[in-house]
Amino acid sequence: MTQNQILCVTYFDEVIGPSTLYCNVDLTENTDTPDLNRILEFNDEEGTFIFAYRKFQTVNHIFYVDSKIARGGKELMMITYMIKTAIFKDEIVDVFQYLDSKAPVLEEFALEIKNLNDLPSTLHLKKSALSGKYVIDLANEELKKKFLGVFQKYFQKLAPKYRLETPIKDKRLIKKIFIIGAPRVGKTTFLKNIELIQFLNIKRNDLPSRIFEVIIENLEILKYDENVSEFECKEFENLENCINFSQGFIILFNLTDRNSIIQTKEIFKIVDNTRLDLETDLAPILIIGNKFHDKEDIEQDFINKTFEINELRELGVKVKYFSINILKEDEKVMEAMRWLIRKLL
Ligand SMILES: Nc1nc2c(ncn2[C@@H]2O[C@H](COP(=O)(O)OP(=O)(O)OP(=O)(O)O)[C@@H](O)[C@H]2O)c(=O)[nH]1
Ligand SMILES: [Mg+2]
Repeated sequence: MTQNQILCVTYFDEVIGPSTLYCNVDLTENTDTPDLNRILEFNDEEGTFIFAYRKFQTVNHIFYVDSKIARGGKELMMITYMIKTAIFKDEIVDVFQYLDSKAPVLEEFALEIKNLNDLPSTLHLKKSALSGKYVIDLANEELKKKFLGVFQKYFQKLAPKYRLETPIKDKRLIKKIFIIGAPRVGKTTFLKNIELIQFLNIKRNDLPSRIFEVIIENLEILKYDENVSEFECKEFENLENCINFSQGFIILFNLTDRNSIIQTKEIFKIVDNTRLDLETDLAPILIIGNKFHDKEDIEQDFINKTFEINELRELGVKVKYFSINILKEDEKVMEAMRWLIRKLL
């Protein structure tokens, strides 16, 4: 159970770099969790931010503690609370909202840490990155006891109220955003690139940007196998289940290639027909024409007509078209993703 929820306090030591004061779980043995040291290495601005990493979603609070020993008179510290996505019963947005609601608890925790008088000097006791696991083990007994008491108190405050041991959510019940498109249009490039953008943007603070970080976990390429005319749904047996568990679609094609547009439309048509058979409403659709450079873009009228964008809108489907060079135009990729995320909230 405790492996599903992790609370860590880290700090930045001027000599040996990022170090761990204390964690309830040994992260060095856990490959699914983010490298907190890397996060701390790249961030030094006071505040709270959410960061998603594979199976764990994290909320982090960076703060400074006054110190007579530190250069500049302040110690840089960070509290991180992380939670395994699978323990949430509802959709991915709930994870974000849960973590976001815990920001004030992290701030309170930071205040109590600031009031632990002997703490700053303890932070300087560690002389090598290799010696020992947690720096708190080097503290005097009184400080150690006080710190661990405060730590436990906040760990309880952060924990979800319902029992975590009971039904861990089936991976397949998490709703997905599917990426659909003809071969070689940039589907993999798109996915890889937004993972990178999220890392570079971890401290943006508007709501869709922060949800964006959480939502990436749920993006999946829905690969269409032309030879057998079938979709390969990774965690579902068939296309019907895929559609039942979709919360959005991203349709991608090569904007310089008329064939790519038509082929993408044909693939999407299969999805749409299946959806009609299931009598479910179509989730929001983000349409992206990937601008491969050096070639002329196909006119937008052709795209509107091929994807029947106006008709879809009249049926009440949330749909929007963007033309983007997904390899280079990060801002536009973010803008398009933000549009989609707003439609999901
Ligand atoms: N110039 C340019 N090249 C791109 C762009 N996007 C993707 N590519 C290149 O196009 C090729 C295909 O991109 P992928 O991301 O592999 O496309 P895919 O849709 O995943 O392809 P399949 O999985 O094979 O169907 C790669 O060589 C990419 O580097 C782009 O915006 N501009
Ligand atoms: Mg690919």
